[in-house]
Amino acid sequence: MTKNILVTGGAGFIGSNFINYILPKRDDIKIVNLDKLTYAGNLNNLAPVFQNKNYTFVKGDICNTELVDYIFRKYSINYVINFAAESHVDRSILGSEIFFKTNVLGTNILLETSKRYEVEKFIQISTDEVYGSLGPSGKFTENTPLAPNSPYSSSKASADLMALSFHHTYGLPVVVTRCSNNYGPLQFPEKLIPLMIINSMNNKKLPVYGDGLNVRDWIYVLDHNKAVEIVLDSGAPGEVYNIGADQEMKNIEIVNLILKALGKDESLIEYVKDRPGHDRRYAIDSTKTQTELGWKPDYVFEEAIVSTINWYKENQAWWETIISGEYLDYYKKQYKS
Ligand code: NAD
Ligand code: TDX
Repeated sequence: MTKNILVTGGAGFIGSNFINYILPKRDDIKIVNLDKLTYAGNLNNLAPVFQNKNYTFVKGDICNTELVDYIFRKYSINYVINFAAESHVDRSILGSEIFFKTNVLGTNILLETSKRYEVEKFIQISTDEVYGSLGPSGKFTENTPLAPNSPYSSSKASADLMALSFHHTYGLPVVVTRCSNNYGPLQFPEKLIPLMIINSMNNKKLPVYGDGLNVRDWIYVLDHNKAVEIVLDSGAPGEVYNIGADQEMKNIEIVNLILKALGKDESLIEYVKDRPGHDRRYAIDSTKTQTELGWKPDYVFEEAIVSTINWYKENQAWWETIISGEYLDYYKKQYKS
């Protein structure tokens, strides 16, 4: 049976990696990619599937009820994977409205439409940030109470709870995934890893927030997307699945590793004002996803970070258009010490 999947936000970092990964290897999948093409969306990311007969792109907003309804009808959508979001914490601190519009209202419109068209599965792509911040020990499980701290994470937590309520109340087959920090090719260079790689290559300062000792749990984007594929095929309605690769790193360790790999000097590091409300540590326990769905991460951080750095070295044309634009300037000033 063919799965007609609406992928939202498929021109962004994780969504485009997902489409490029899954389409060429599966005959039973047709994808309609609905993306607004905000500053973070880039159609060039999808060059590998432009010609694929099972791929359709629609430029538009998940908040546009009529458009979303039209897409469900026209393409007989029976699966939804909702990647679309405003995804950057720093931007949410500068202005939260668009985060609640897209991440909450947009998700609501997708859920209402999915209910009307009786979709067979709705996957809400969420984040470990909904659990808040950890002390030096312990990990987030699916039962950890939600305690989001930023406008971004509170908008994602709202969407998670709404999605699960549609399962509880209407029986909509919703599955929520909560993944840790992703890295890999095609990530917009406002996020830590691509920003530090590109700044190092250009001998620009590397802005490290606060003391640089905040911890994130890193996963290669393809490992995340393989988990999403398994959830698509086998995830149980009403369930939440944590996704993570047990790879905790302090921010300063990542920055030093990037400098070393590129043969650059530590003097490029600049400690700047801390991010307001900066979560100290994230760590994901993905035992449930591993034991119940048979997923496990394949990529080793030490190797995948090197191939990621090489990708940015080899794809200068991809990021040059972005950093020559206005995108990076307008908010990076907020942390100047
Ligand atoms: P991204 O910012 O790179 O991409 C987001 C995409 O959504 C862009 O293509 C953008 O154009 C599109 N979009 C934004 N608003 C839209 C709207 N109103 N209608 C239609 N399209 C819209 O984000 P990403 O890093 O690829 O993250 C994808 C999803 O994964 C998000 O839901 C995010 O919360 C979640 N997530 C991200 C990470 C991470 O480390 N990046 C980790 C866990 C979960
Ligand atoms: O310039 C920087 N300097 C710095 O010290 C940037 C951009 C970040 N940082 C720090 C802040 C965080 O502790 O690095 C860490 C990672 O920051 P981000 O890359 O902005 O990611 P984070 O805030 O952890 O959120 C990410 O992971 C979870 C994604 O942006 C979210 O979409 C995802 O849900």
